Amino acid sequence: MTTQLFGQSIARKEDRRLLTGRGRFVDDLAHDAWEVAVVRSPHAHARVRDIDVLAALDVDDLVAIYTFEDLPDRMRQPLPLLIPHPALTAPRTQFVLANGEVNHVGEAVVLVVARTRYAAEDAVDRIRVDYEVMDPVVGVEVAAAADRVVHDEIPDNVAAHLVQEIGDPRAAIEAAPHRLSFRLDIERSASTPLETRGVLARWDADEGHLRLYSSTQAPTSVRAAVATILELDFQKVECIAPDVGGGFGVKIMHPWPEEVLVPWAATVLGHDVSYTEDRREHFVAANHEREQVQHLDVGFDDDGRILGIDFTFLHDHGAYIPYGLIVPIITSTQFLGPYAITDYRVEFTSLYTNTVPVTPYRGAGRPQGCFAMERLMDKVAAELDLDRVAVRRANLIQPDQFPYEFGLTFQDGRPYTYDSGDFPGSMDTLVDLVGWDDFPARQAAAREEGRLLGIGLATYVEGTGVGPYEGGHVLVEPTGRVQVATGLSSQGQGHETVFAQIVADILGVAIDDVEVVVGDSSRMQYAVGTFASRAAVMSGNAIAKAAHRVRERALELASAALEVDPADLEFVDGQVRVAGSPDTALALKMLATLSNPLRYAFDADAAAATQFAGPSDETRPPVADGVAPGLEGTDFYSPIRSTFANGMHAVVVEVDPDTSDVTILDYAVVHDCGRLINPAIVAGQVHGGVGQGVGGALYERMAYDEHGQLLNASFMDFLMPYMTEVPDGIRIDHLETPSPLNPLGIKGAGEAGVIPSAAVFAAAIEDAVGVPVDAMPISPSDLHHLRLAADRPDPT
Ligand code: MCN
Repeated sequence: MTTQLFGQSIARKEDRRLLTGRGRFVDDLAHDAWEVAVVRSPHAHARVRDIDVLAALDVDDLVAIYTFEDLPDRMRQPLPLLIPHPALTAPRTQFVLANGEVNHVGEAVVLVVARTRYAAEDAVDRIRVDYEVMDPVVGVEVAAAADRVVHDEIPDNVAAHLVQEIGDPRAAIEAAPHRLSFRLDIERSASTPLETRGVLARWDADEGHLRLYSSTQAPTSVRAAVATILELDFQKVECIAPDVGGGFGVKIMHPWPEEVLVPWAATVLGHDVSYTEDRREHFVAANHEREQVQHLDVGFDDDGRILGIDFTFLHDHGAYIPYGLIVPIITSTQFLGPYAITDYRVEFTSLYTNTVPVTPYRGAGRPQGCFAMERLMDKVAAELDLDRVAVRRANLIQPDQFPYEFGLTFQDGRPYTYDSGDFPGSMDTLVDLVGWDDFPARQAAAREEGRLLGIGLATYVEGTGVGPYEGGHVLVEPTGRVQVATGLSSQGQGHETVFAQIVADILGVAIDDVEVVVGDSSRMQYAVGTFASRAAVMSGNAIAKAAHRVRERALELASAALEVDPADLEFVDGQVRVAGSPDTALALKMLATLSNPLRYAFDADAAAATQFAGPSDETRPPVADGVAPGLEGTDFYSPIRSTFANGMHAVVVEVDPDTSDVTILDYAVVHDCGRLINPAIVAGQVHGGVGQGVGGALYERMAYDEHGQLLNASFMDFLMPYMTEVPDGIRIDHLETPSPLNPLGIKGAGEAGVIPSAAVFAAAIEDAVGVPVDAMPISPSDLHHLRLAADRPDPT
């Protein structure tokens, strides 16, 4: 009997392959490729006066050296602006190779192709670039002061300026019984996936066909960009994202300069060419996120009810703005979290600096917004001497208020409207899970022993399942196996398993008989990509719709063959059978064979099965006119707007009184992503996110000096948490409020874990040491200095 798999913690199908070393990553495929190395700028801001490649020409195994001047006209344009916005008044994107100027350390200047990477690196070492070094703009406040500029034609360094407002926030703040103003800072971090960026190009000159393998989150978009820039027909270009060793947002950017240069070089040289970014390059040539300076002005009443908020922030966009304004727009809206705020003004200024460009990193603007709102709630509670949970409860949107419309515009250009949730219910669950009410006694007892314990909580709402569309293709093979494809790619989320669960249920087949292929443009050429926690919602629903098409077709075939009403048929154990009469059945593989004339001609079983095809009629073709042969279906899902997941985290920390080192004692999560397809996978996503959030809150920061040099561009210096720093035994409670916006009732989960980390740790550390924590990340040394500055080295 086939059991329902949706909602079950099925073990991940892909893990056997990945854990036994049989994953296929881009670099594994580049067997015979010539390799690329890149001369990158050592300066944050400079003009390129001259490039001398002579000394490199006698390097053994050198194949070619290219500078900007060597590129064809079509490649001398700036790379595309992916998401335009009317507020983006001064968009600047980079060239594939520097066009006379470099704007951050790490910008690509010269491309070298050689038979081996060693030779390519040797040639890179011998190329001399003469730079005229200019003053760099480093730090968002330096950019705002505009004493020096990044791009000559943008004298104020402003890429964009956007205001959104609802109600009358200034009047509400001024009339409020209580008022607070404060500043919050968040520094830069980055995705830093285990596998760096990589691209391999195979050019078949006979066929005029280009096959690309890219470690990307958006293979169909890479294909479109490369085909357009190289002026090739889309049908002559395919892009495959094989196994991808993590992306966390950075690999949604496309096309990277190397993603254009490598295929172009392959077409020019008539040979496979590949590029694998090294770790140091990843730090300075792959994008970052997070840096914002945020100011808040809030008015509230005696119960802590928020009456009005004015939120202004400066957003550091780095040297270029290829991905538009998504990150600051998300901060602007998602800042509001689960709270019913009616009078709100947000204003951001997006600024250029001579640092690595900024594009979304897991959470994408939400950690900054959550930090701002949750610090605000804590400060209001402190000001009124109220419990932090009570203040939050006073402001929560209630379950009967859904759909809750704020009157703002979200990142997808649609109304910012929450579809479902139970925020008070989530809060109750979290309070129980972390033992909030008992904590003061626990804290007091610890203080008696000289131990500094603190507790913090933070809430968030996350727009997920962003459109515009995603597709699914489902095909039953004559073997009975089911092939499923969707165009977005996976970076470790477990898509092969969850999509198989959905299809197995709809077609009544074993999950082992379902094979899912993601990220192959030849299997699904229309797709958008994996970002914004959208795969489950978008591809999940598209695949479900495609599977239902197959089911309908199978019903038609089976009811004709068995001469029964389709309503009397059920899908069980790979068969379509008559309910209550299990012996009257046709296997799906037989239906696939019957509907496939090619296979039919060679298959004895299928020939025998013609008896099911109805009375013999020589004038009738085996497949009806106008009906596609085969048992397969394609469909697309396109939502009216995003669906909003939500959650609440709490952490208990202990701060060492002498060293200010922070130890995590408890971590609790309540999470609502609608109906869960696979609870174990969602729990894994949340765990991974929390781990990444611990890094973002306590360890990771991109440390630029005033010259624009990244001082910690290696894992020796850029601290990431090990297993030992990530809390063991994170407690998770899943609340399921189905989304009314999609047939499966699901909301996304992939970024949730990382969103509240800065907020929750700042709150807990502050509670432990009694000193305001308004800048994150916070290292033991930062905390030590904060405590010294507050003249409270030992608050016990
Ligand atoms: N899921 C589920 N039930 C739900 C929602 C989700 O079972 N109601 C499952 C999904 O089927 C999927 C996983 O949870 O297997 C994450 O789903 P989803 O929220 O749709 O997120 P995406 O699959 O679109 O993944 C993108 C998201 C983002 S934006 C980043 S960044 C991120 C993340 O996922 N990068 C990751 N998680 C990552 N996990 C790994 N291992 N590596 C990355 O690079």
